[in-house]
Amino acid sequence: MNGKILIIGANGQLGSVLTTALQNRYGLENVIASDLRKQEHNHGIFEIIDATDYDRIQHVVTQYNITQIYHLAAILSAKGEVNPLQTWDINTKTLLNVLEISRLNHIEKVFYPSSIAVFGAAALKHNTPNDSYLNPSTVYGISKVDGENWVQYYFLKYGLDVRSIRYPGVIGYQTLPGGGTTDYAVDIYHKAVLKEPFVCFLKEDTTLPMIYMDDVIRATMELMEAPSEKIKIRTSYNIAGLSFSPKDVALEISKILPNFIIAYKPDFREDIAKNWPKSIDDSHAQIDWGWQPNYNLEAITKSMISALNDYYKKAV
Ligand code: AKB
Repeated sequence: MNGKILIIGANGQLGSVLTTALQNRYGLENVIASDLRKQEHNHGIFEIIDATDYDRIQHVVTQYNITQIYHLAAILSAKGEVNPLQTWDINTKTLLNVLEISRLNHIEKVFYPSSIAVFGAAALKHNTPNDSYLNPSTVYGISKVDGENWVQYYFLKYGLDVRSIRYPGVIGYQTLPGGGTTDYAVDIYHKAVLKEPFVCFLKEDTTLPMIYMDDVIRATMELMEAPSEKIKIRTSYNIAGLSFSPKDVALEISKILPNFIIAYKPDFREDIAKNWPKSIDDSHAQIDWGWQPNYNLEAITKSMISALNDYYKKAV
């Protein structure tokens, strides 16, 4: 890659890990991380950007001669329901700012993350196809359907090379997610390693599509590096990792930590989850740009427990 990458939302669950991966691949000096505030873990070039501020994004794009943008800032499904209008405003305004700035500045490539939250009650629950009818039940999901259509519009109308993936629930030890319905699948490992009981906000048998962070980062980079003619879907690609329920993870954890205790206290997030797919058909991603996940539940559990053990030992 020639040029410079701007990451908007670099301190989020995905952004923190993706920033490091992009820095390692393209060089520290070629990746500009940005978010609402600087954090201790930020290394390399960092700029404060509130993505609702068009002029601020434009300023940074000009300052660094940016050629690619990863727009990761968004309010997720559960948090989004607390203030739906604000969520709509932030999620859609920031995307339109990025698309318009990208068009006017001849940005070469843009990445836009979508989510399994685009699916609603009308979609098939098993092996949900890429081109399902989309009637999401959350404002986050509605904003992602809207976003997918906007990115396709900018591609068709202006030739802007925007690429997108519908992420399942992301599991990683590096960062804590915030405000999602799938977040339990990260929190559960923290509690298990800390030897604390875990109270799950979903029912024990609520199965959802999930994916390990290493697979997410690889998928994102593979999609962004694929030749343009291979990208046949310009709304967003389904990708699958694996599917499991809270009971499945608890069982896998107890193979390593036999004293692990879980209780179930479903709340409003169960209502969100029950409208989402149980598993995803990602055949288009497989055929078009060769997508294949690597991690199953056993591998994820071993990796999470070992990494979090190290983390909490160091933290003591
Ligand atoms: C959420 O739970 O809101 C996110 C997602 C599936 O997009 N993790």
